[in-house]
Amino acid sequence: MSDVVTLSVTDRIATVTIDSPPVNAADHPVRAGLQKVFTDLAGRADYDAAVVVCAGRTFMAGADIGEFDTGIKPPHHQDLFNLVESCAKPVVAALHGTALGAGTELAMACHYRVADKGARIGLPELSLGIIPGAGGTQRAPRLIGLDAAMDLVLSGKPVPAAKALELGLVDEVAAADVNAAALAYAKKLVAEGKGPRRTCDLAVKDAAKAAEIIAARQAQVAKTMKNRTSPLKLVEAMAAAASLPFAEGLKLEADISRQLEHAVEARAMRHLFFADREVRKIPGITKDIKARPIRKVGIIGAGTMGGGIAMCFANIGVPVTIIDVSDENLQRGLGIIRKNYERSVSRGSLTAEQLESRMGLLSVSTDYAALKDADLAIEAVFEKMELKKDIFARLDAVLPAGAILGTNTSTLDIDEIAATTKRPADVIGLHFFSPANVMPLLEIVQGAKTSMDVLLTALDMAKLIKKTGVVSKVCYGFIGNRMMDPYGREAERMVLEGATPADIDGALEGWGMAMGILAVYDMAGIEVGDNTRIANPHMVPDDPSFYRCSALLVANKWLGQKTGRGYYRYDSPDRKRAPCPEVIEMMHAEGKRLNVPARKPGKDEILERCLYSMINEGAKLLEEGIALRASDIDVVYTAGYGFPRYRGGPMFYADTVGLKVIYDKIVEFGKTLDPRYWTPAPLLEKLAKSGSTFAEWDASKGK
Ligand code: 3H9
Repeated sequence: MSDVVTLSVTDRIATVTIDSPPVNAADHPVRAGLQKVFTDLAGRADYDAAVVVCAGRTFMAGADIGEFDTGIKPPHHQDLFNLVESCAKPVVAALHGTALGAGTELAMACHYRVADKGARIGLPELSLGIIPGAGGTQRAPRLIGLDAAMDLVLSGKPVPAAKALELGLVDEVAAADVNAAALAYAKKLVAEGKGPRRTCDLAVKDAAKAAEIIAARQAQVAKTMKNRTSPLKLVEAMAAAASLPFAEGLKLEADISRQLEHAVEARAMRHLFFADREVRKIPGITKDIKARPIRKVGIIGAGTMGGGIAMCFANIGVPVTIIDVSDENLQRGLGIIRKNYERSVSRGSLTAEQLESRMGLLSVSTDYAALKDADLAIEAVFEKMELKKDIFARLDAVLPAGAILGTNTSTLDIDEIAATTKRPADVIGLHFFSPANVMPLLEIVQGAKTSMDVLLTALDMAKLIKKTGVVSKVCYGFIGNRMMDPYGREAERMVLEGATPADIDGALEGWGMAMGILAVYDMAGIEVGDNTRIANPHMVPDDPSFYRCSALLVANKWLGQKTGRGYYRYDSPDRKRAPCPEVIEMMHAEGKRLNVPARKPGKDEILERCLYSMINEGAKLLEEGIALRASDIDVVYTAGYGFPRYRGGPMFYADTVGLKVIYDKIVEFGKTLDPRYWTPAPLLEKLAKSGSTFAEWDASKGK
């Protein structure tokens, strides 16, 4: 008998239990165990129905994602689930937690499904660059219809049990203990003389509309998932459910799965799956270190950022006190928060009662004494060192012993801020991204004296408020903005040389960035970066062309979207960006005035200059120990900077291009462009010359 899959028979009901922590993934031992049990059941006559249950926190949460890299050993998921489906007696799955991917596919291969009322069921394979490859593309359309099945996989979002019932994905939602309910369901089937109801035998209910559905889904994918292969292949595989016999559909699914599993898209997305979790593993945070409790939070600054951060805590039921200099600021801030929540209510993602209960958790004051019982205070005012120092001195005076003092600075020296307090070990950077209530990234900046329990508390807190927390050490711009600096510099410089903003952003967006860098500046406000450079003069080289476009725009008060003009114009009724000939002319004239050599970079050069400059800076961050792992940088860029997940993040992307290729290009740019900016980072040079990769560097040194 397998350790992870066990079989017991009581009162002629067989119970198959999968017990493989943490998430009962369908790894080789689980598959081998299930194969043995179902082979065994095929030869037994001492049971009338079977129930499949999982121990622990969840039903099977999918295939073992790591196994795709090492190679999937038999039994293959498809064959195994066919074996389950072929069982001569009815098989009932009991779903709790998150049935995902191969877990949902196992459930669909069972003949009936009972779900716990809190269960969530989904097929998130596209988020890993693959398709459901364990029969899911053929069984889901047979069970719930082609269109609904396409929705389930293309959205990637698991549906709650009630919705699954409505779709026909499950047969019953259990009011109480799901395992007991599944057992009762099995007994009822036996009593009613019902046999197996195999999904493979069901007809696709909307097959007559297949052509229409497929065309619409192809159009959806081309529009919303460009540059990717797996979504189109998914549509192709699912379409087969409506036109081919089950066995032929399965064969197509297997062929497509094999092609996709080893492609860059899937490798990139698997890399990020593990990288997103690896960020929590920090050397020095040992098991004996305990996080501090966060029962009440103070936010300093009722602006957009402070309000967004306050919402993060109110959303999880933690009371927040917001401090600002005037009642007027505080009331304006509260008004913006309420408006944000009202938008959620109108979209149906929040109820009116939830809105009120969240607003009820927010209090305001102009007096720092209101924070005397706060466990954490986060300063979110503008980037002025003197102002921040003053705030930290006040916080130091009122916060209780053991409270954590956080700053949302994006560029300033946290150690300098910490030095103004008597408790630098309790000071940490908590760099949220705007809008803070939406963006999933949180850079956690570990100062020279930040204690390990404060760091652990910040990592735990990030998870609680549903953010991906990535630790950075202190430097100008930390991980994200420091790498953004050369990226933006090159983009701006190319405009001075003769490119248009649309050339730059078009190339970047066509490649997959959510938004081109110049459009991002327009959205954030051009003055934001400019103020940062003013606040950090030591970071500005002696180069009149450095970020000159931004400086010119600020001088003209063309600050981006909010003023109707920046790199682009925003004055059409739909407020969509449009080229601004006046701005383009001004920038090209400025390039000439500054003797910037004129050139019209093509798409490849735009991408190389933007991405390779960023990657080179990333290599420096690794060498300096600012970022712990190349994969941490990838998480920062995909979670916070719109870098396409299917390219794996800048450092993974660099590995796929080849570090030698990038190194050679940087050397070439050092000769043809401004040599000050194009010197390969020593780490990049070393890895390139030894034929190595950032992934190998992570594996050998980064841990
Ligand atoms: C699939 O099924 C393909 C098939 O269609 C076809 C096959 C041919 N594999 O996230 P957590 C680990 S593709 C391996 O921190 P939570 C995870 O790395 C799969 N490991 O917990 C972590 O390890 P560590 C489709 C996995 O409570 C630990 O478990 N399924 C897997 O916040 C805890 O995870 C998915 O995409 C896995 N499948 O969230 C679901 N899942 O402690 C992926 C988890 O060493 N999983 N681990 O860092 C999830 O979405 C979340 O883990 C889940 C729990 C919601 C289940």
